[in-house]
Amino acid sequence: MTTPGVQIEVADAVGTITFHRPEALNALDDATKTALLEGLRELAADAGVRCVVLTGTGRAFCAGQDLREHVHGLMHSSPDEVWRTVPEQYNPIALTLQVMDKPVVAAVNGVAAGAGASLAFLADARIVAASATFTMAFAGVALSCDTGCSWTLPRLVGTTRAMELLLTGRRVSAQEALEIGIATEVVPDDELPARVAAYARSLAEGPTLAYGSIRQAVGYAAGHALEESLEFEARQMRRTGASADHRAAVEAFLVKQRPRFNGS
Ligand code: LHQ
Repeated sequence: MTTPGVQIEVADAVGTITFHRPEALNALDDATKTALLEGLRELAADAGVRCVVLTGTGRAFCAGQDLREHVHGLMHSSPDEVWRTVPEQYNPIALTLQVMDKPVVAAVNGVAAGAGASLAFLADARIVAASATFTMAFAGVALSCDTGCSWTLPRLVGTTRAMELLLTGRRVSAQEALEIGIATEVVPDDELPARVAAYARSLAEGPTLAYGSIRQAVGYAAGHALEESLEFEARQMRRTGASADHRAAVEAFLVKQRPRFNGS
C-alpha cells in the first residue's frame, strides 16, 4: 500500500514502513506524518504482523521534519498551528513505536537526521548500512529536540555522549554508531536488505508476546524505581507465562526439540 510519503507492505508476518520522499531525503511533511502514524497504528493492531521494520527509499533513511513545509508554516500560520505537530503527530508516532507489543527494527539505509534519527532510536535494533550517518541536526536549526531522543539517546550512548551529539549535530558514521552503541550491526550497503529481511523474519518467527513484554518491561524500568520495576516484571511474567508460546516452548524443551512459536 502506498500513501503519501510512505509505503507499507506486509509479507511473512513482517510489516515494513518505507519513508518514500527521496527527492527530499524522506523528510517528514504533514501527509507523511499522518500516514506514518496511521500505518504504525495499523501494524501495531494487526496480530498477523509480528515484527515491524522502518526504512527509507534512496540515499536517506529520513531527514527529519520537512523544513520547507515548516518554513512555509512559520510564514503563513500561527505558532499554535505550526507547533501542533509535536504533540499531535511526533509524540503519538514515538509512543506507538515505543509501546507496540512486537519488535521494531530500523533498517538505516542512509542519513538519519533530527526526528529521523529519533525514530531510529525508538527501534529495538538498528541495522545500519556502512555508508549511513546520523546527525541530531536539531540545534543546527536552533531547535530543542523531539520524538523521544532526550529519552532514547542518553540510554543508548550515555548522557555525556548524547549531549555532545545533540549540541554539535555532527555527522556520526555507521562505524562510530556501532562503537558508541547506536547501531546494533553495520553491514555493507548492498547487503542491508537481505540482512534486515533475515533479522526481521527471525524476530517474526519468535515469541511475539514475550518480545512485546520485554519491550514494555525495559520501557517501564526506564522511568520507575527497582521495586516498581520488579512488580511490573512479575506482571509481565504472569502474562507471558499464560501464553500458548510459553507452554509450547517448555514442552519442546523437555523433549529436546526446537519450539515453534505462533506469537500468542
Ligand atoms: C530537505 C531536508 C529537510 C526538506 C534535506 N526538509 N528538505 C519538529 C517539529 C517542527 C519543526 C521542526 O523540526 C522538528 C524536528 C526535526 O526533525 S528538526 C531537524 C530537521 N532536519 C534537519 O535539520 C536536517 C536538514 N538536512 C540536512 O542537514 C542535510 O540535508 C542532511 C545532513 C540530512 C543530508 O545532507 P546532504 O547529503 O549533503 O544532502 P543535501 O543537504 O544536499 O539535501 C538533499 C536535498 O534534500 C536538498 O534539496 P535540493 O532540492 O537542494 O536537492 C535538501 O534541501 C533536501 N532536504 N533535508 N529536513
